[in-house]
Amino acid sequence: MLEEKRTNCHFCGYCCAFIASVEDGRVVDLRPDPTRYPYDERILAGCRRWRMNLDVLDSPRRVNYPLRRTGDRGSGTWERVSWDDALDDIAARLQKLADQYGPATLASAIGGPHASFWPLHRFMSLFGSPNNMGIGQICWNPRIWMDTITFGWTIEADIIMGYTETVFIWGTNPAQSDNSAFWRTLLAVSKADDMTLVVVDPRRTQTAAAADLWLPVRPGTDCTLALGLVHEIIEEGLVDQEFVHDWCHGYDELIEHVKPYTPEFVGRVCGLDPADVVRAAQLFGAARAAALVSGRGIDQTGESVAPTHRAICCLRAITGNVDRPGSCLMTERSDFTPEVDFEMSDALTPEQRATCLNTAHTPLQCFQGYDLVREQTEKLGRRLPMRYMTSALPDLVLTAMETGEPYRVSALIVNATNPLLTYADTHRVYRAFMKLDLIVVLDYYLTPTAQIADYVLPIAGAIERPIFQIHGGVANVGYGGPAAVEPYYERKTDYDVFRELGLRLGQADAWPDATLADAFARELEPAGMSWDEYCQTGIYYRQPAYEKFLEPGPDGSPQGFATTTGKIELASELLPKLGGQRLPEQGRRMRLCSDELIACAEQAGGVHLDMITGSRKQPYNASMYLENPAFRKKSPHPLAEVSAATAKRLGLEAGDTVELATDQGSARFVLGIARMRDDLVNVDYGWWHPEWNPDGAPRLGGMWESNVNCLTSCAQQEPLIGTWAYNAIDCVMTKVDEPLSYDKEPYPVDNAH
Ligand SMILES: Nc1nc2c(c(=O)[nH]1)N[C@H]1C(S)=C(S)[C@@H](COP(=O)(O)OP(=O)(O)OC[C@H]3O[C@@H](n4cnc5c(=O)[nH]c(N)nc54)[C@H](O)[C@@H]3O)O[C@H]1N2
Ligand SMILES: Nc1nc2c(c(=O)[nH]1)N[C@H]1C(S)=C(S)[C@@H](COP(=O)(O)OP(=O)(O)OC[C@H]3O[C@@H](n4cnc5c(=O)[nH]c(N)nc54)[C@H](O)[C@@H]3O)O[C@H]1N2
Ligand code: SF4
Ligand SMILES: [Mo]
Repeated sequence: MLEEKRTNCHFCGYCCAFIASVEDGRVVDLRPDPTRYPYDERILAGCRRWRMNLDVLDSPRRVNYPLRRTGDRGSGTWERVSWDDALDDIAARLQKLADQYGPATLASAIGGPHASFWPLHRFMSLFGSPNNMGIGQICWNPRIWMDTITFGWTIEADIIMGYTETVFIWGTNPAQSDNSAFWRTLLAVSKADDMTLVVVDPRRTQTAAAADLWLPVRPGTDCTLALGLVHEIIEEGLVDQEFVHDWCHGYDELIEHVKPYTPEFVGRVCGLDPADVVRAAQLFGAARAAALVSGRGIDQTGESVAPTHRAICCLRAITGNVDRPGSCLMTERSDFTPEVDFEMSDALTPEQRATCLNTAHTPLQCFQGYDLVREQTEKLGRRLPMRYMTSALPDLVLTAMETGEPYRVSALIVNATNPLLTYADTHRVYRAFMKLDLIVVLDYYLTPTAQIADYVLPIAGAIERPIFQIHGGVANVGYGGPAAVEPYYERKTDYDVFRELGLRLGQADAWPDATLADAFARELEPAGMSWDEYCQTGIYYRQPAYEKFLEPGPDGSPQGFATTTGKIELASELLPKLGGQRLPEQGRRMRLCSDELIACAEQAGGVHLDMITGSRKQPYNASMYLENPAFRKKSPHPLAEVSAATAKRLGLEAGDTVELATDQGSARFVLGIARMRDDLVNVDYGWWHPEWNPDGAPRLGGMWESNVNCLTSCAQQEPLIGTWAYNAIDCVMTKVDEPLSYDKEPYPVDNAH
């Protein structure tokens, strides 16, 4: 019998609604469902991924049964085992390792927002390990931390057509990274006569091309630019004096601090025309309402990351663009159970917290830092998710794996990530992982990381599992919907895996919900919405109120901001306690090339260039979707892009093979030409060959050849959070007279597991 079932795509964080036609537990057709969130079929019309859903559900490359390694680590030989055998053995081995070295011997790794990560985090909290590595330091935390330290909570853009006058898009390219309503809004902004779009990006992206003003900033100098805008806004008398007087702390200090940041100085440092800096300041400062969205271009610049976010917060504050219509809105706490309660991080005992490796290194991104900030946010009844904000620094976890110092990290759970492609310094990650006693990978495919695991556990994906996607619990929004079918073959949801491991390790009390849908229903309960009601619309959302800082607090006077002073802290009272700056100042650039390497490359006819990596490109996502033949036909090569002028100067042409190197390692790419700053190379990330047989080391799916993370490093970090750099780094580039090897390789697919 054919049934119509509501469900959702999850090939990006947007989780669009679909109707699945289901026959005998199998999906036979899938079509967009305009009656549920995001209610906009145009998004799907512009999306190249969603039609893959049916193929992915039953791809011959999927892992369908638990696999246990039979040969040496990375041998590429597996046996199929039952779930009970796999989970019994994993639980027993984890317990043994914890008895021997302490629970912190277990580390975990997560990646982008592919799954709900609280089940893993809950498992880790109850197991007793703080060592969850994530991508937090370089993807989300910097902004969340600095917004919270400045405003007492996080902030997001509130673009109102016809009201907001200026929109700044800073270090983000939604044209490629966010195929959603947001990109459509930006297109509308760009067309509106009464709105101005300003884009800050070293590349002339599609977003930059739509802008009224494009600032092609030199990578890593955004803090200086933001301070320059603050300076100019003050000079031109565009400050919202009343707001600053009533609600900002440290304005006089800020005035002094930004004095040197004249348009000429900023132009020199940032490689911009000073007139453009002035114009941008006027556009932001004079607007009735100005909104600002930042992204990975800022988050992944190493040492400058915290000061850049702080400077941007100051820019919003002195212009009064805080919590007012059409500007930058403080989010609300969630009505549903916040992530922090579901992850159960408070279960870690003081002794277990003391094993947190970050404590001595990154005073903000650790439990003590979290507690300091929590004291502030709790004044207004809010808490950030703890696991993300305290996530362990990969540099320290990798050292513990490699050397056993300060204690032995011997086991790793990899959940929805492919660290051999996406974590910094692949050679080091590989060396460290190869030393482990136990690696368990939860994934759909035999990724390069899965190929060196002890166990690969088959995971149910979109359509086979329910979705309640929340923003780490820092906003009052959650979206998604129900599963259309039971998982195919023997796949399980991530939740089931962590619950069943937890049950084997004495965590029964913490896992009352038999299924993920039950857990989501419980998560929604405090919001007064049932799971079924939620599934009907596919969204829980409440628009935040404006000017919440004026609402009466416990004593009847305006509640203000949840900071040390109750005001917006232009000058931070909290950061100096952690060894940070009261007022922001640009950090040093991270250099990955030694003088010897540069000299050597120059001798071989190469050059030393600025490098940015990982700029998002549809239809791929990090290391995913490269197996799609249609995608590969259209976007066949891992590219290293330079401007036409740079290519000419170097005597290179589009299509040439180039080798890029740093002190960490090298990788090869095809040269592309794109509109961007000169003397800069923009390098794709995530490239491997999922179409090759997953035959283990040394090939590991062809991941060594064009993997830009063979060049990056997490060993140099921003001092408060631990952010390393994927942008604003350097490399040497030389021409190579042979094509990339995959051009010669066959594309066999015969791995049915
Ligand atoms: N297609 C696709 N979409 C994705 C993803 C994907 O892998 N593929 N990944 C998802 C994830 S995990 C994330 S975090 C988001 C990220 O989403 P975004 O933040 O929008 O990331 P990008 O699209 O790479 O845009 C970052 C921009 O910053 C610019 N940039 C680089 N260095 C600097 C700098 O120093 N200063 C400034 N001002 N700009 C700089 C780059 O040129 C680039 O255009 O995308 C999500 N969406
Ligand atoms: N050089 C460089 N490196 C970067 C970046 C960069 O810009 N430049 N960006 C960084 C950023 S912002 C991010 S977020 C990371 C992204 O890094 P990752 O998240 O590691 O990248 P993906 O390739 O998306 O890996 C996701 C893996 O999870 C699997 N998967 C998908 N959904 C699920 C699920 O629901 N459950 C399970 N168990 N598995 C699932 C997929 O099959 C895939 O193998 O990369 C970071 N690394
Ligand atoms: S926009 Fe994202 S969630 Fe929506 S259909 Fe496309 S890939 Fe799927
Ligand atoms: Mo990310």
